[in-house]
Parts: sequence; structure tokens; C-alpha cells
Amino acid sequence: GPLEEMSLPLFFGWFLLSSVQDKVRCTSMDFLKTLDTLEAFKKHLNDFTGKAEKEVDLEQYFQAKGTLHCTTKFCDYGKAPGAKEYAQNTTVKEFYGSAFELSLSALFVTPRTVGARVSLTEEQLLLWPADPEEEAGSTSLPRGSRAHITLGCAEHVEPVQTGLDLLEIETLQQERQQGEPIEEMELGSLTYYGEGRWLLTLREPICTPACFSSFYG
Ligand code: ACK
Repeated sequence: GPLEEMSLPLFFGWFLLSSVQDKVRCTSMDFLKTLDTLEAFKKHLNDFTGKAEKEVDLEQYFQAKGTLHCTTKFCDYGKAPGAKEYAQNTTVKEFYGSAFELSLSALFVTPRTVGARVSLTEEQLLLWPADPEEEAGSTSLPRGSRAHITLGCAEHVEPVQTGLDLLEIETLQQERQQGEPIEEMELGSLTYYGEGRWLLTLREPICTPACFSSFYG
């Protein structure tokens, strides 16, 4: 019945404390503001607009999507494969409600999403489900490669896309070793991976406290 369906959450994950959410949002806004003034970005503007020469205001282009978090397991109230097993895992139960420190090591932008890459520690990987990379068809990437925080989505784009965009960039990174280095920015080095895919590797990773918990919605 509906009550049983409600007993599993929409997803498990690390939830950023509200005070640091603002800081992360500000950093991401600053990055977007700077990115859309760069000549290199303007050169590839048609990735975003479908037309050359049209302007794009990236701050308007992306819409924020709820509270900032890093999804570990998408459960879909129990309908997703492996949801029940994950919820019953002893490590998951043990760490439920515990505080962690997440390391955000890069920001990325595509015509669909803007997000932050999360570099998980060995301990944090214990809470990472077995298969989210494979589910997305990325079999050769290390576990945890999909870990991210969705910072915004373009119109009509669902947040599940952010992790897929990150995997795509990481696959390109792995295959071609590197994209096209663009420039050193205050926050770190900017690389272009074609088709509107931009990655800013942060010089100093952003460390942020986060609580491992779940979201029912
Ligand atoms: O930004 P996200 O990681 O992408 O956080 C949201 C959260 O669950 C609630 O929608 C993520 N999400 C949605 N569908 C899936 C899915 N099929 N696989 C993995 N994560 C998903 C979404």
C-alpha cells in the first residue's frame, strides 16, 4: 500500500549545512558570471544558444534545484533497483545522521546543467552504492566518479542529468587525457571539452560539512 511505499526515501545523500549552501551558491554564481564574459566562452556560445552571436546570461540560464546535496542512492521510494538493500546496509544505518566533510574539487557547466564534482574519501565510498556509474554506462571509471552536487539545470532539464554530464566529461578526460586548456582563473584552471562542456578544476577544493541523511519530498 501507499504507506509501505513511503517507508523508503526518494534518495539518500549528504546534505550541505544551510550556512555553507549560500557560500557554494555564491562561488558557483561568480564562476558563471566570469565564464560568460570570457572570449573563449563567447567563441563557443552557439553550444548554448543554438545560434552564433546571441548573448547568454548563464545566471539566468540555470535554475536552482532545491537544497544542495550529493546523492548517494536514488531510491524512488523503493521502486529503484537495489533501494531496499541499500537502506538496510549496516554502514548506511550506522552513519545515518552523521556529519561528514565533503571536498568539492571542480565545477562544471554544460548546456544542460551546472554542478560541482565531489571527491569522495575511502570512508565516504563505503556509503557509495555498487553501481551508479555502470547504470549510466560508464564502466571504466572509478567508483564515486558520479558524485556531484547539482547547482542548477537549464529549462526542462531534470537534476539526474548533472551526474550524467559529469561522467561524460570524466570519460573524455580519461580517453583523450585532456581537453583544451583555456586559462588560469582565480579559482583554478578552466578546460573545454567540446559541445559546451566546461570544467573548472579548483586550485583549492571547497571543503563543506554535510549530514548523511535522506530526503522524502
Ligand atoms: O541532483 P541529483 O543528484 O539528481 O539529486 C536529485 C535527486 O535524485 C532527486 O531527484 C537524483 N536522481 C533522480 N533520478 C535519478 C536516477 N535515476 N539515478 C540517480 N540519481 C537520480 C537527482
